[in-house]
Amino acid sequence: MRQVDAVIRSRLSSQVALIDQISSYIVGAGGKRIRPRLVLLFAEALGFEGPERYELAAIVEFIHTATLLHDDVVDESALRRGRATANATFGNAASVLVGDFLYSRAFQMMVSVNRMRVLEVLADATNIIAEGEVLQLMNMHDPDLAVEDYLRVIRFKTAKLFEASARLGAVLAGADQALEEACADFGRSLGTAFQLVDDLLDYEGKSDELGKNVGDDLREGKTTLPLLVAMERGSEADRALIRHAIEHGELQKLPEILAIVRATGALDATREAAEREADKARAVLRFLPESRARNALLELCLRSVHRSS
Ligand code: GRG
Repeated sequence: MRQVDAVIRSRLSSQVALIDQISSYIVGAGGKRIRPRLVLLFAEALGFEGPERYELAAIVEFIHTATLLHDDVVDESALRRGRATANATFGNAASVLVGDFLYSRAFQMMVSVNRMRVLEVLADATNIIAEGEVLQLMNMHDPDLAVEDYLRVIRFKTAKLFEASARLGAVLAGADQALEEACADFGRSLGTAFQLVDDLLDYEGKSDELGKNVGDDLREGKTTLPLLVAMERGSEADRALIRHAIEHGELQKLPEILAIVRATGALDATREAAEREADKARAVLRFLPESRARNALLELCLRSVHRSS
């Protein structure tokens, strides 16, 4: 990961001062760097040790960071990675444009790796991520959203980049088609588990640990699994309260809604759904030879579900 950080730092540079300032601001705030870890761990688990793995790991982190910059504008978020968001600090226009810089820099770096399959995986992944965000926008303020439609959004907007990261490790290592698909399955399941926990933490987490504000999903009228389960299991009055909050994006009722979400076991149900996805990911690891990297991937499954940030 030190090597990845070095690539990130060197590829961030731009002659335009504001780009340097904002990209260093958001990248410097850290982040868990899960997606680059997936690239490195799958490459290592499958025996690939070439320097391209650092470039690819940095590429997926740049794409991830570009999506965060854009997402915080779309969601009007104020806190990210424990700091004021770039949009709150530098404004929406600057955030969107620096997101574009990071995104297009990632594509320059992909070209330098000179492998058509890498370009294909990342071009497809970024396109699906954007589709996921548009789908989510269309689902906003809809309390009648079906669970399958909610799951589709999280597979697109979040799990796709996890899937691409794991797949790229396999591509670098020259894995055959079946093994590449197995690695992609791992990433997809882990990413789904990760987003389910993200949606859970938006209700039960603590802003100072999360590094972002809790309750943002309700404020935006986002129908996530904790609310879907609470509406299914709650009383008529509970359902009416939650429906109204989703339709109007109301944060005032957060304490009452939190109580309903807890009392109906909706948080536990969401965590259990995440655990089932993480178990699916773990099951894939049997295809990998026993190694330090495989153990680290196992650890990542556990930590992605049992986390507070
Ligand atoms: C630029 C390709 C492109 C698309 C723009 C706005 C948008 C379309 C996509 C947003 C997708 C998005 C932000 C999904 C949520 C993913 C998620 C759970 C982010 C948080 O990830 P962490 O916790 O963040 O890994 P850290 O801060 O640890 O890096």
